[in-house]
Amino acid sequence: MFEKYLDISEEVKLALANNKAVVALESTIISHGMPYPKNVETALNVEKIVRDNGAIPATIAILNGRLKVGLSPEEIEFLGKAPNVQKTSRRDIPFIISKGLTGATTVASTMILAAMAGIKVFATGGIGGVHRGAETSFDISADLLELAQTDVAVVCAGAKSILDIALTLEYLETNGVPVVGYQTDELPAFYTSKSGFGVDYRVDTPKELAQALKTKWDLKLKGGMIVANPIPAAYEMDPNVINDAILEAVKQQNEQGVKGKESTPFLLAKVKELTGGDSLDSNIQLVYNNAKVGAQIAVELSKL
Ligand code: PSU
Ligand code: MN
Repeated sequence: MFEKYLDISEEVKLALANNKAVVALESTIISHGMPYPKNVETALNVEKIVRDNGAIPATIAILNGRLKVGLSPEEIEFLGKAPNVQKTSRRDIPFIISKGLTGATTVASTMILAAMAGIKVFATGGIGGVHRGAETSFDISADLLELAQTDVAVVCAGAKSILDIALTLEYLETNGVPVVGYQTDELPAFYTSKSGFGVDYRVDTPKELAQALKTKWDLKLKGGMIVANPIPAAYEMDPNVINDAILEAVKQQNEQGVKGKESTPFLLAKVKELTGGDSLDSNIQLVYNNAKVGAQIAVELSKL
């Protein structure tokens, strides 16, 4: 049934039909995560890195009401520039389609579209989670519930401390989502390689990770996995600088009463504003690193 809403690019279709490695990429990071033209440049570089590591990239979005898996460079450019691109999570998908709108997919909705197409590995920067103050705001990202039910592995740089990392880990544990450290025992915190929290399992090679994924899905243990890949040391930020910026961003959020789907974009934009260009450079580099590891995992998975 879903096929009638879905357009998979010829290249991605061919790769999937031949059991070649494919890596899904999200689009909220393009429309809401970075300024133009850096966003488009980064998205195209990410695709190149996926290719250089032996996999086919599939950037995912909703364009004029059509679910798209595998965007052309022109479509990426369009998404990076267009005003009124809607941040689209699970609940938004039917309305973005029925109204014929253009939507950038979050981690949750990118997982949904990737799974429809048959893609098992997805690389991005950061995921949504349980927000600070969630015990009263109930602000918990739909990304976490998606990880509990949709069979796609998400390679990310850990959780940003705009979130309550301890609560995020508890929530993932309850929902049976493994948090795996890629060549690390400690959960990375996006801009820095250390969060002060451990991971559930450490894995040192793409092959070992692919085997764990295959086993999980062979056993019909539905849901994804978080592959937490630390930012390369050369691009890490000073933890004090970033933590001060986050505290200030959360304070301004509370003062302004920002809630719902606006809360994460507000916090991300504030942190960026408060730290200047440094955080953007770090952000770009960690996404590149995740694209590389995501491609390597997809290649190993395609051999199993
Ligand atoms: N965290 C980041 N960068 C991002 C996002 C989160 O460090 O770009 C985006 C992702 O698309 C993620 C979404 O899926 O925000 C989560 O939004 P929410 O918390 O509203 O579910
Ligand atoms: Mn939220």
